[in-house]
Order: sequence, then C-alpha cells, then structure tokens
Amino acid sequence: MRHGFSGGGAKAIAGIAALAAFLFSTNAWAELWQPRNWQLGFQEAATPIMRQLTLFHDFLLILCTVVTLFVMGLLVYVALRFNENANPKPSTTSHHTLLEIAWTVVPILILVVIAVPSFRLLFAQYDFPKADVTVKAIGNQWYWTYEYPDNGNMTFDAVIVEDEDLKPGQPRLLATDNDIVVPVNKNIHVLITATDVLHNWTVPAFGVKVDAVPGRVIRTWFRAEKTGTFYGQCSELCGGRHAFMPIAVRVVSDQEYAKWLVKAKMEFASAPPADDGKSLQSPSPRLAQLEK
Ligand SMILES: [Cu+2]
Repeated sequence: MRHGFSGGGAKAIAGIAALAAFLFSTNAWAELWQPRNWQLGFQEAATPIMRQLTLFHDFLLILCTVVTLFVMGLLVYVALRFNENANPKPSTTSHHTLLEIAWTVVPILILVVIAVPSFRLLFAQYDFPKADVTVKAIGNQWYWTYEYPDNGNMTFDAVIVEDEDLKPGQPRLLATDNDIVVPVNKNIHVLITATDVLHNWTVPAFGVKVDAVPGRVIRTWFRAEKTGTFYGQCSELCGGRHAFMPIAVRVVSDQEYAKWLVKAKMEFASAPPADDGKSLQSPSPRLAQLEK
C-alpha cells in the first residue's frame, strides 16, 4: 500500500513539475511572442527595457504587498487590542514625537526607494542609442502603414488577416498581411504618428507603448535580443475596428534581414505614398460587410 501511495505522490509531483515547466518554459513559446492561455503577468521580455520594466514591476508588487500587510496587521491589532471590551479605559495620549517622526520619515524613504529605479528606467527609455534601422509607423482607421525611410523609402500597409484567411501558425486577431521586419540585436527607432485619430503602437514584449497622434511624430526605440514574431495591438480606442489593427514585428538575423530588404524593396519601394485615399476605403472584406 505504502509503495502505491508514494508512487502516486511521485506521479502527481512529476505532473505538477511538468505543468510548471510547460507554463514557465520559454522554449515552448520562443518563436511566437503573444499572450497565452492562463498567462499571469507580463509577456516574457525581449528587450533590455522590458526586462527592467518587469523587474521594477515585481519589486513594486513586493513592496506594495509588504506595506499592505503591515497596515492591515496594525488595523487588526488595534481592533482587537483596543476595542471597548478589551480596553474599557482608553488612554488620553495624543502625541508621540518619535512615532510622528517615524511615520513621516519612513514613507518618504519608501518613496525615495521607488523613485530612484523609476527615474533610472524613465531615462533609459528616453536615452536613444544611435539608430541602426528607422521605421515609421502610421496609424490609420483601422490598419498600420509602415515606412522605411532609410531603405529606399519603402511603404507598405499591415492589415489584419481575417479569420478565414489565417494560415497555420498565424494567431487569430494578431497576424497581419505584411509584418515589419527588423534585425536582431540592433537599435530600432520607431517614429509614430497617425493620419486620422489617436492610435497607439504597442508591443508588450518590447516594453513599447506610444500614442500615435495626428500631426505629431513621437519616437521610441527597442533592441530586440531574441528572434521570432512579436505581436501587439493598437492600444488607444480609435473607432469601430480598434480591436482589429494588430502589430506584428518579425525579428530576424542580419542575413535574413538583408534578404528581406532586397525582396521588400522590389515590392514596396515604388508603392504609391500612404495617402492614396485608402483611409476612406474599407481595408478589409469584413469591414466592407459591416459598412453595408
Ligand atoms: Cu487604432
């Protein structure tokens, strides 16, 4: 009997370990950077900035938890120790110098401890390293237009792949007909703007989330350290098909990038400029149906 029990226990532990390894493994999801079932927390970081953001978030979560538990503990203690039954004759003390200094200084110290890494992160985000590749992302209702100003002024649209057109491996609501392609371990500057309303260019694994504002160009940067296809979505309510203008960034090796450039230049370099009246037309069959 004992043998059977320990065997079952070992099996259960092995099962839990396998499940944990599956849920937390990076390899299972290495090539597809997107939200996954039962995910808790952020997507795995693919840039130094997102790694810092994740660490800062985890640090704040621990700090908040400790402060919350401490305050809750005090409240429970006061409620039990000093209620009318337990403490019928209350003290008339109203001041305690040391305590008052402590409850002023300790929160200040906590804020300083938060401010230092917070500002360091903020400066890192706005400290632009020299660009290796610059991409311009232009938000339209409801798709993105991308330009590569350094590479023959290529322009192309990235429109969502409709459910019925999905190829194997393409995630629903995230895949686009044209992905942005960038080299791995290179500094990519992204210039972000919009033609019609506010949009937002967001790729969670890069730690990048920037508003696309008509008439303005806002700049951000990322340095992807891993290859694969990274998915994001427009993150500013922008209209009827806000949920259907995803962002797909393919990070590839230098050789693959050079190969893609040759092909893409032939396809996109001579394309007409973005303002060809497309924003007034339906970019997808589904929208055409909706508009009928
Ligand atoms: Cu949008």
